[in-house]
Amino acid sequence: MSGVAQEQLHSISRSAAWGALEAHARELGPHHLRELFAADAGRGERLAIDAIGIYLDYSKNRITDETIRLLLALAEEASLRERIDAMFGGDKVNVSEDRAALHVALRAPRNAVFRVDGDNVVPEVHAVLDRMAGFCDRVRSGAWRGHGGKPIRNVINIGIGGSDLGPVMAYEALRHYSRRDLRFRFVSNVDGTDFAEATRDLAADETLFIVASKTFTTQETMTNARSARDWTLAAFGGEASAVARHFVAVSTNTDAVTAFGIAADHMFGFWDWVGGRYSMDSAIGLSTMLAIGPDHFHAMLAGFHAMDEHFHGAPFEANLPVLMGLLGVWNNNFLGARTLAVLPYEQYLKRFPAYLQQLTMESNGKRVRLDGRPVGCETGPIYWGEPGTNGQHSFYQLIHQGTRLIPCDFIAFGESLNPLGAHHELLLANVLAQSEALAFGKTADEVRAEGTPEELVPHRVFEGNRPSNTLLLERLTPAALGTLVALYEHSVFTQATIWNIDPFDQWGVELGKQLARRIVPELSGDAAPAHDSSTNALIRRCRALRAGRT
Ligand code: G6Q
Repeated sequence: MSGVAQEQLHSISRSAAWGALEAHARELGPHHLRELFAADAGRGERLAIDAIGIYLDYSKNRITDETIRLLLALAEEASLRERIDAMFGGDKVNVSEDRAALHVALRAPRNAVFRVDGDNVVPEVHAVLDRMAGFCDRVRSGAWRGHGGKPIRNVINIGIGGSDLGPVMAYEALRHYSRRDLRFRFVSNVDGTDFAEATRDLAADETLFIVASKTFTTQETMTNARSARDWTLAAFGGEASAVARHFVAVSTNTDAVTAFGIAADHMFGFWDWVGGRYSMDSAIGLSTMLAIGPDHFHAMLAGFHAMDEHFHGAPFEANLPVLMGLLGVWNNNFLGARTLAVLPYEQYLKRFPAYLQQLTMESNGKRVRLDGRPVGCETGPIYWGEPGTNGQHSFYQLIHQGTRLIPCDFIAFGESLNPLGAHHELLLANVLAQSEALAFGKTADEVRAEGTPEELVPHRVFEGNRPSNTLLLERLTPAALGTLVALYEHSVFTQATIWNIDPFDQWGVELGKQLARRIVPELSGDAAPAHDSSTNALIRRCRALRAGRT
């Protein structure tokens, strides 16, 4: 029996390594982070990794050296090394779709070799990157003209899910490096408001649409793309040839792209071994490259690649994604945390938590193992977050004094891209203060010593002992963004490997899509809807509302 097959029969939560962690969690339970720090002067520096531009301080987790040793044993039990090799080797690690998940090839240097079904895919990857760069140079220089002869001023990416969240996040994150005379917008929602608001103040003869869809069949994207085509044609008196100058596509489906009216040479391809949420560094990143230019885009890819090499090569005890993934498992499975807050202290990363929600929750929101049997333990936690310091004046209350355990990932940069008076010092002071407050809290005695009236003491106590990671980087560059995204990608993979689930499929999105297709004609027809009594009543009410009667 192969290693993978053996692994498929194996339930990790029944392993000795898992049992040892459960026992260890019980032993460690009564020990507060205050005690762990007091007993070990070197803890804050020892439980940290400094690699490829990221300093990860994980000392404020409820762990000891023994916890790490046991988590590493768990990784071994789950065959993490073999699984990483399998992913990098182009094996069909996406078992339920029978596909490789070789996003690491998207950022490999030209001379690297990554094989899918025996063929090196790196030359194709670079051929597309080169075509993207040529196109971006033409648009950015003004050489590419719209149908009316004007240069492009507005770029609208139409896509959803993996074909939207990465591009939006990267555009916002790297705005500092972007061409400010080009305007970028992103339309994803099938709600017509999204399209209407994105286009209402734009001139169609200066607007380029990127229709980004791996399948080129997605309902929302194709609906928006058709509206975009109508909007463009209306501005050019219905001249169908205008489409060629105002639309390009990013897809794997050449036939559907050409049927839409976009010439094959205005299509940028990618491959079925690139999952949607792992695609921001493929041609799906065309809007990113248009915004920041090919050189910065390549710098971002180099950042991704540096993290890939680190993940593939670094010993597990000094491996950023492996440790972050394992700490997530510890908090999730052994300390009972159900969510994780991602808190970037960097305004440009305002969409990073939303991006991570798809990456983490679509990947690890699974209840069966690779072999289809129930997983037997909790899997992916809920990810959420907002940039600091804003959240401090809102939901942090619950993190500090609520009844739930919410581990936090704080992300901060030593330098600001917009140095302005004391702003950055204040920002940094705040992020450091938050993790300190969460870990150490404030005891009743400390509160009393401040002269607090006795009846208010309980309200002002901070229990502390709340875990967090702090990720500190030098400054937000394209390369830094690449390393950060790849860090989370591989940390998700590490966790999926422990839980023995498939992080690369997303069957959970299908049922709603099927039902929506069935409901569409029922909303306008007269035939009696055939669902449960609640859905039937809601359909009838929608019909009535649409007909102007209630
Ligand atoms: C991501 C998912 C999903 C996908 C969208 C858009 O991993 O596969 O979010 O990206 O459903 O799909 P298309 O790119 O095919 O339009």
